[in-house]
Amino acid sequence: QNGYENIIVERRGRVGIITLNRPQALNALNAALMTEVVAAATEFDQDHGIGAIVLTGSEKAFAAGADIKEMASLTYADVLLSDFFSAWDRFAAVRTPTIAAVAGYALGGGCEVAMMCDLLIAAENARFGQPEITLGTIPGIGGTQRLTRAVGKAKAMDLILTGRMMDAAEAERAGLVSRIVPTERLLDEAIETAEKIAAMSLPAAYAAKEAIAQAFESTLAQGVTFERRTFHATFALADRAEGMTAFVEKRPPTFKHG
Ligand code: CO8
Repeated sequence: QNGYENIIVERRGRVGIITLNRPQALNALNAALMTEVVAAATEFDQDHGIGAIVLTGSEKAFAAGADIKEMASLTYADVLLSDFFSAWDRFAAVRTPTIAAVAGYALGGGCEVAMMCDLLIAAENARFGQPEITLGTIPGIGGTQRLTRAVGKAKAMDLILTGRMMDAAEAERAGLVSRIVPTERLLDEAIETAEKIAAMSLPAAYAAKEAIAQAFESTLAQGVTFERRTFHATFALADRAEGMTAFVEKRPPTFKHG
């Protein structure tokens, strides 16, 4: 887990924590940082001793967007041929539940990466926005799609066309944010939530996450069928038998993640 220059990676029991750490650039997402986050998240994802991943930044900025200084001189051919920033798709594809713990600015790519996470816990000082239009471009790692699905067309158009920021309260009202906590409580709350999730059966957590993701990819009937088959499949898990037996026996379950 060592050798990273733009992030700090820690594990606490079954929780993996990735902290964006480019304070001089408000955690702007350059290519090196992207490569490191994807590598760290993939390593946690392959380690079944990790049951939830927290992604966070600093108190001032989760991430103030893609690195504008790095992007400024790129040409269309450069970004097309390198499929610029598509590696973030691998972060979005992580199967382990992910929590974005957002304080301060989550702008542009920062907002988009936060939206790739399964839960988004915001500090009271969090500010969300997609200011790409002010740079003569548009969101490029899912903002037009995930923000619209999260908050609806009206607010997505408002934010993406004007580039304005919304505060944590507006983001929670709009459905972007799972919960808001006092800024100094942010990391503790995110880690406690991650610990709670990581104590559940990992295969059941995968199944739940996959089924929710289907809601964005399918018709209602297809999604309900997917859910039912997946629910049926959990009956093959020892953890499912343990969970129900423990309830009947009035004791806490011991999940073995199998
Ligand atoms: N990129 C590079 N450097 C940045 C960025 C950024 N996104 N944001 C801040 N910085 C740097 C500043 O340049 C400054 O560096 P220096 O001290 O060397 O001048 C340092 O961080 C501190 O920033 P400020 O002095 O500006 O701090 P303030 O507190 O005054 O302002 C703001 C904070 C309001 C967040 C301001 O920094 C800002 O507006 N930042 C840019 C926000 C933005 O426009 N983000 C969107 C970027 S575009 C994007 O994310 C596209 C994503 C998809 C790309 C997909 C491609 C295919």
